[in-house]
Amino acid sequence: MGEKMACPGNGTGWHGILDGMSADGFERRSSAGRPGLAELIDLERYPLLDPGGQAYRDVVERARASLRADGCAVLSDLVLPAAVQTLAAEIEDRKPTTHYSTQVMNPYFHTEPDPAYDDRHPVNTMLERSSGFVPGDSWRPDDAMTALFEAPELTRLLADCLELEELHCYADPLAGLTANILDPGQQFTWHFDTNDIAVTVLVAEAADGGLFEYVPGIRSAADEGFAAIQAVLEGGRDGVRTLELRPGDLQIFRGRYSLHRVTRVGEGSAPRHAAIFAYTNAPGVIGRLARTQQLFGRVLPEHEAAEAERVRTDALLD
Ligand SMILES: O=C(O)CCC(=O)C(=O)O
Repeated sequence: MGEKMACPGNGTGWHGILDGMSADGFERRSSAGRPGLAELIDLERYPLLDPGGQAYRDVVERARASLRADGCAVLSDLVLPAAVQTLAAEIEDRKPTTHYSTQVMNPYFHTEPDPAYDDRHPVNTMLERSSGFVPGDSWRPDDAMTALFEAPELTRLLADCLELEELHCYADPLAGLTANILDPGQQFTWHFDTNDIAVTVLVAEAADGGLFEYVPGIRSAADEGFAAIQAVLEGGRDGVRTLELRPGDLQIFRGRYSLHRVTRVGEGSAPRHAAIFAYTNAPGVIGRLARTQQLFGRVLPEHEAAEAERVRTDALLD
């Protein structure tokens, strides 16, 4: 199971990290200078290093129940307060590399109407997105951001919560590890993710707006769910849930099948910053050229190569 959950860059992998633990069983800091798990995660409350223990199983059971019911689970205060400050500082430091894009788009990130569908169809419903992303190639190997994303113990916990045998870091070099930036007045409208699973850590909350809203399982691999999606895009609230996230909470979310958005941040509010760790069920998934250009304002050779041979776990619109 550990091997099937390896993420790029974690070098020695699962067993290597266990070998590097200190006497009390907590890894402090790898030789490369990357923060250790004990500096980042509340290991008393979330015993990632004791996956056979009852406390770990209790965490997993609670998360599984939420994910089954809601497509979403929140592990409250998983990231230690000092580590939240480190993440906040890293995001502030790299914020100048944010690609902001204001556009009107449908929930599949398409910006052009399709005459094959009627005007009110979700494919032809264009709403404003005005947020930005700090891209994956802005993070350094020793960042707390990178350490959390690539920690095999965290990937294993997430896979266990999601009842998955396999979980892979989203291989996209720009979209795998990002920070979502919503400055005052900005919103991230209703959409679906390309990646199957998104894990979010709220790092800086807005004083006004910036709420995460979602509709669990509104579509499936077998059913686009257009009618229900249309109702939400037209302002319907049936099935819509709002999450009250606090800095340090880790949210596990099935973003490929659940329509979701972040509401507009108030004009007078502080910006909202969230660390986004993306995972996929299959290895090697890389985003579409068009969506990458839209979200990051550029593409890398990896995106060009992947376009020729797209890896997806379903045949949905995207
Ligand atoms: O910032 C968030 O909480 C979620 C952002 C989001 O929906 C996304 O990146 O797809």
